[in-house]
Amino acid sequence: MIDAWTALIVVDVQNDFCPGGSLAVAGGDEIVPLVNDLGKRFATVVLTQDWHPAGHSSFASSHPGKLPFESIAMPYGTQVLWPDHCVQGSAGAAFHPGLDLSMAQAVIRKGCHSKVDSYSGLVEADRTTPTGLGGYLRERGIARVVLAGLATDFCVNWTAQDAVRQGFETIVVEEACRAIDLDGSLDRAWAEMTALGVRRARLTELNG
Ligand code: VGL
Ligand code: ZN
Repeated sequence: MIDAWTALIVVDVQNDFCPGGSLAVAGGDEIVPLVNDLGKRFATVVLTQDWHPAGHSSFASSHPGKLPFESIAMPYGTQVLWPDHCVQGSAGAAFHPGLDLSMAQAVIRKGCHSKVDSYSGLVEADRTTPTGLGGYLRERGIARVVLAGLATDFCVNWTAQDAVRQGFETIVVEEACRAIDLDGSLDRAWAEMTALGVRRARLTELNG
């Protein structure tokens, strides 16, 4: 299954999403060794990096009276408000120090526009603006993507859905992801992904 036309996409394994970070995902750091091992098996490895300007519109602190994990209406749809996280150039936005993926050929930074979020590594939350990752993968002849990272129910979910919509065979490695799980978002995410044709796989199911 892992051939020359298969890319590994490692989603947002950044300090702010790991224990001690401002938007810590439970067990987020536990996936680091799994992702490191995965990286050795792929000819194409791409990392995504959540990369917000200070004062980003997805931060609760940018909306007086709003608290983290509340939602608001944005022109592009409902937006969950988060603690400040992954501010461009901050220590929290850096990759986890244990991440050993120096073979990665590309880092796609997303969420860089101050008024639009981007959970997806492919298309921003306005559902229109591409990050360029789809073109990068297509131009290199990639047909299949394997996803791992943080968080299963947000950035992995949205990236996987966009990948399958763009015609990539899409596999999410369940043990190599961890979730935020806000109000049932993890179960919903798997239901949405599998309904669209994303394959949910265990590490042992990835041969090659
Ligand atoms: C993410 C919430 C806000 C993620 C990013 O990487 O899943 N979640 N920004
Ligand atoms: Zn973010």
